This record gives sequence, structure tokens and C-alpha cells, in this order.
Amino acid sequence: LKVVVVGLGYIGLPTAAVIARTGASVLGIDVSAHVVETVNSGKVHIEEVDLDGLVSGVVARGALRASTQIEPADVFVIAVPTPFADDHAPNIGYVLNAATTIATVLKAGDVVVLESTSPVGTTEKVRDLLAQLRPDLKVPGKSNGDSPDVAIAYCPERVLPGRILVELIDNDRVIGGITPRCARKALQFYRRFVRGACVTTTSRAAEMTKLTENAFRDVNIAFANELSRVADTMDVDVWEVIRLANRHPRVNILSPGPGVGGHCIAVDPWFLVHADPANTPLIRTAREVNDAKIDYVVERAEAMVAANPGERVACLGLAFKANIDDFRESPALKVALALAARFGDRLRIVEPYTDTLPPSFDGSGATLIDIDSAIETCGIMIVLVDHDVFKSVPVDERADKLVYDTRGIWPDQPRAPTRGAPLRLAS
Ligand code: SAJ
Repeated sequence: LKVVVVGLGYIGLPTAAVIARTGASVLGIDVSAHVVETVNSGKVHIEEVDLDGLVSGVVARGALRASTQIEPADVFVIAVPTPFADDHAPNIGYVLNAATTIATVLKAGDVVVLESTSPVGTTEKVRDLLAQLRPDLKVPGKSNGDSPDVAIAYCPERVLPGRILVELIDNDRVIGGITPRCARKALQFYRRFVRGACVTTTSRAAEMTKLTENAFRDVNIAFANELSRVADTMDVDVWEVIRLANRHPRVNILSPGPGVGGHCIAVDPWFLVHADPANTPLIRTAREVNDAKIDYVVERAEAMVAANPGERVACLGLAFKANIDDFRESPALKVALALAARFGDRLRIVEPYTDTLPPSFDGSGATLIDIDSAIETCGIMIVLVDHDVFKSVPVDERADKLVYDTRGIWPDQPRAPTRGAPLRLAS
């Protein structure tokens, strides 16, 4: 079996490597010559647990190659980004470009699967484009009933950064065919490497399922973030309230934080809102609540820093979530940058997952230090990411600090100022 994976990013590269491990011959396509060279030398350009060893192994065996040029194959997997514009309109240009490239080598019997998170109807657009570019081939669901030459399906990726290689294999997959026959052909392919259940449906239902999963999480995080603000107003510890409420058998509240980051949950709900604004007030509001949480944290952190002019300030974490090196759409990064703009000379950043501060901090005066130096030199600590290394700081090393713990990692932190004080320190 020959498989082409278009897009060698956070999803495409691990997927290509996992398929290569099953014995298939895999070609990864990317527009970046740097990415292609890196992969061909057996290395990785992204950090993901165990990915380096897997890629170096399958490249050494010749099972995985990379190129900027497409070649004929039996199965094509599209894993390119689907960003949105300023007005939240989804941009499926990379998906359509990938389909245009695939059309140049497509032949009867091939399978084309879209994995990129996409607005409902995108797989049909891919189908229409392939039909237009290759009138010599029968494409599904057009004039030729359910016996197409080419099978086209949508199968969203659902993996969690940090657990990608495990979840690629263990998670259930939703496989939506343009027709049932397309779904069945795609299913045969996924069964090669997926241990979870593979459930078939239509491409439109599969597209909406993916958006629904991330919108569900966003709405639930928004609930937790809203609660944390109410609890601040009431001078109640939100973490304790959530712990207690979650003892109810049918309540399961997620964790508040400084906002929602990453390129999935902060993006995908907009695809639903954009498609049907009149019927998505809840999903839209959740997005707004989660975005507004960043500004709220900035405001409170600034007030704390301004009220204590003699103290150095440590921001703990820049990543968008715990134990990863990914800063995309990171609320922690946004908060730290806002503080750097006002208090740069007093600001110290602790981020064990980087060796250098991002260029956006240049000229601010903020510097990168390790957690031990932060404990020694900073009187104020603003916890922005729940990295394990931060959680393990014992209470006696931070008892005298002014702490703003946006992630609730230090439940035993003494709560210095209480009701009536201008500044409350727990969030
Ligand atoms: N977050 C909170 N509180 C929580 C949980 C998360 O504030 O209780 C924040 C995180 O800190 C982070 C953001 O939300 O900033 C998103 O993190 P996440 O761990 O919820 O999700 P992602 O973006 O890493 O991955 C999600 C996953 N989707 C779901 O869990 C429904 C993953 O399975 C998807 O494959 C991925 O999006 C994707 O690619 O779409």
C-alpha cells in the first residue's frame, strides 16, 4: 500500500509515521523545504512525546519519505491547516490546494481522506473540485450513483497534543463518506493502524461531529472561567467550589484558567458560529467568555504588580497548556506580554519548555530564568501554566510570596488579603 500524507505538521507527521510503521510505504508532502529536509534526515521539526524515535526508525527503514512533490498513491490523507480570517470566516484554501495537487496524480480505485478540522460541507467541495479537475474519473455522489472510481471521506483527527501517538491508535474514529461505500473504503484503511472503534457516517455528520467536540469543551471551560470570576467577586475559592460541586454524581465542571489557547478549541467553535450565527448564541458567548478571561487576568495581575512596586515578578509558564512546548494562541503568552509591556524590567519569565524568550519580548526588559532563581528573587508569582515542575514547588518555598494562581495548582497557598482587601490573590 502506498500512502501520501499532505501536510507534515502536528497531525500529518505523526499520522504519516504511524502508518509507515504498519508496513505501508508513506510519502509526506509539505510546502516547506526545511520540513522535508528535516524529516528525510530522520529528525522532527515539532516536539511530541516519542515522535523523534518513531520518525527516525521509519525513515531509516525507508518506510517514510518526504517531498515537496506529489506522487501517485493508493490513499491520500489531507492534514493541512484550516485557519480563519479576522471575521472568523474559515479559510479552506489549503485543503482545496491539497486537493488540486492530488488531482494531478489521482487514478481509479484511490481513496482520498480529509482529516483537517473543516466547516460542514468541505468534503463535498473537495469532491466537486476533484470532479471538475478530473472529468475522466468517476467521483462519488455525482452522476454515477454509489459505484465511484474514487472514494472520498472525512475522518477528523481527535488527538491531544502530548498524547498524539497514543491517541492516534487508541481513540475511536468517526469516518464520514460522501457515500456509504466511500466510508467503507476509508474504514479499511483506518483499520490498519487504529485500535479504537471506527464508526461510519456521512461526511457532513463527521465534519459537524469534530466541530461539536471542540465547541463542547470550549463551552464547558467557559462555564468554569465564568464561575472563577463570580467566585472572585464573592471572595470564595473557586477551586474548592468546583471540587465540592463535582462530588455530585451528575456534575463535572472543568478547570478555570487564564483563557483557552491552542489552535483547535479557540478556533473551531467559530466554524459553527460562522455557518449559523442565528442559532449559536451559546457557542459564540463561550468563545467570548474565554477570550475575555485573558483580559481579566491581565487586569488583576497588573493591579497586583502595580500595588507592589518593590517586588520582582515571576510569570510561570508561556505554553498554551501543561507540559508542552506549544505557544500557539497561548493565553499565558498574552498575559506575560501585557505585563512585559508595562513592567518589563521587573518581569522574569519561567518556561522550562524553551531556551529563549519569543522575539515578541525583545526590548521589554523581561528575562528568562529557572524556577529556583524565581523563588529566590521574585516576591510576586503569577501562575499561568500548570506545568508539573511548578506544581512540585513545596508550600514552604512560596509561603511568603504574593501569588496569583490562575490554574489552581497551589491549593495550600496562604490567602493573605481576604474579604474587603482591594486585591484578592486566589482566582
Ligand atoms: N483548558 C482549561 N481548562 C480545562 C481544560 C483545558 O482552561 O479544564 C485550556 C487549556 O489550558 C488550553 C485549552 O483549554 O489552553 C485547550 O486545551 P485542551 O487540552 O482542552 O485541548 P487541545 O487544544 O490540546 O486539544 C483539543 C482536544 N479536543 C477535545 O478534547 C474535545 C483534542 O482531542 C483535539 O484533537 C484537538 O483539540 C484538535 O486538534 O482539535
